[in-house]
Amino acid sequence: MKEIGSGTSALVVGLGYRSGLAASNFLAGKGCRVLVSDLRSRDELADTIGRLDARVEVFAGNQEPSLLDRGVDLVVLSPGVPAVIPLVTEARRRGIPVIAEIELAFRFLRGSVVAITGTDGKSTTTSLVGHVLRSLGFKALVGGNIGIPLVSLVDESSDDTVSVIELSSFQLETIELFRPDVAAILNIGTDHLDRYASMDDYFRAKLRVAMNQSAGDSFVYNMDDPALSAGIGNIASRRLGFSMTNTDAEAFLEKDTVFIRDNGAVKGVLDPSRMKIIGVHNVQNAMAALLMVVSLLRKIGREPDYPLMAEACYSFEGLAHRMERVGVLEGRLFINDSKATTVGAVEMALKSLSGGVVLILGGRTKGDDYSRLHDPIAERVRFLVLIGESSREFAGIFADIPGETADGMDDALARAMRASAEGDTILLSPACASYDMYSNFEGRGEAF
Ligand code: UMA
Repeated sequence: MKEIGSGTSALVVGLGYRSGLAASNFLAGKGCRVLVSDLRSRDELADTIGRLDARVEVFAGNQEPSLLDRGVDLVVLSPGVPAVIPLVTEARRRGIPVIAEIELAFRFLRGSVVAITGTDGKSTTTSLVGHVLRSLGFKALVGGNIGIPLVSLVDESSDDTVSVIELSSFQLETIELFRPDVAAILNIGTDHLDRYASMDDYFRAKLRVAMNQSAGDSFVYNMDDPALSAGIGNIASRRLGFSMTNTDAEAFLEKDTVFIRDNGAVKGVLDPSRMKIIGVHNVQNAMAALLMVVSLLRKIGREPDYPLMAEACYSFEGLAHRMERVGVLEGRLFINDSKATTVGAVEMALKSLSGGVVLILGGRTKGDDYSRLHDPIAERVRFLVLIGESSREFAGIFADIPGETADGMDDALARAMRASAEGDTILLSPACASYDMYSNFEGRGEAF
């Protein structure tokens, strides 16, 4: 592909709220001619269009392949747009490169790159890696699927920065040269079966995170995830597994301590009970984060400072909208887990709580088998409040569990208050996407 610059005529597909907007402005800033296309109408996109570089030409309300006739020689795809739409298929047929915004950013990004994917825990682990690196004195840039388009961080990058990037399978579908110094897959559960024909396709997209790595790079993975361990295949980078039980792993838990195998020595480095983020999954996230940081340090020839890294894990507060303690009202603890958009994330949320729980559940489904939540909810939840598009389907699945259907978030909270007692937890952990009621999961969390 020829160099991206003033001679490029780029079509950004999917303006969205973040990715397409940032890609369009970035390309315009590089002197490219930029067209952007979105299925939504100009009115619906008004806010985003207001933030676009004035040089960008907007095509709203349709996505005809004929847009390519306008001299387009590069297509940049937003993650929310499936790579199989006719416009993209036609671009490929004509030999026009189709790349993700992540790939565009990578072509210009300087410094080291750490990339994290998986089904659950990506955002927490990405932030934790950033936090640990900063505590070690690095200039760490944190972005990607976590909500900050990578392309918007490019100008801040320099030879000594580390970009810590959360990646979704959507973003990975259209990478080309993207090659992280350290990559990680945290776990593979079911998700996005509304976009993928099978779990295999979803897994294959995730594995692309390591496809361009070579022997000097590292690949961190969850050894306790059988599908992941079995499916890694021929990755060229150094593999580093973490495990809650297997003491042959590069990071493992034994006698309530996290041990790391580093340069032939085994060191006890972390007491998970001192972390503010709770639950087994967060011990796994911390093991993954430590392995990633150690791998990066070794690659750039720096000695790990384990006590400082452990302190950083202890001081890490966790993320907004991810098991976030919002406050206590009339004796009820409110926890905002709006980011929990998968079955696995809700299972983990329920596992990490004790006492009576009233759960607010539902939204836009993503093709998963939600009946898998039946038993964990029956076991842990006192009362269920259903919200969003999924209400009718979920009312059937959870018919034998005490609960009600709410009309919006305010009504859900009123019902949760009535159904709960002092000492209970009122948990928003929806298992679904937010797009039926809100622009994104942050909006849903704010409403809660
Ligand atoms: N569109 C089309 N044609 C189509 C389909 C969609 O034009 O055929 C348009 C839509 O109308 C929309 C745009 O394309 O305007 C798509 O925008 P987007 O969904 O890519 O949304 P952004 O707001 O730019 O956010 C994206 C990521 N969204 C998705 O992957 C769905 C954000 O991840 C990410 O934080 C952001 O870029 C910055 O990198 C969110 C997410 O839900 C958090 N991710 C999924 C997840 O974590 O499960 C993968």
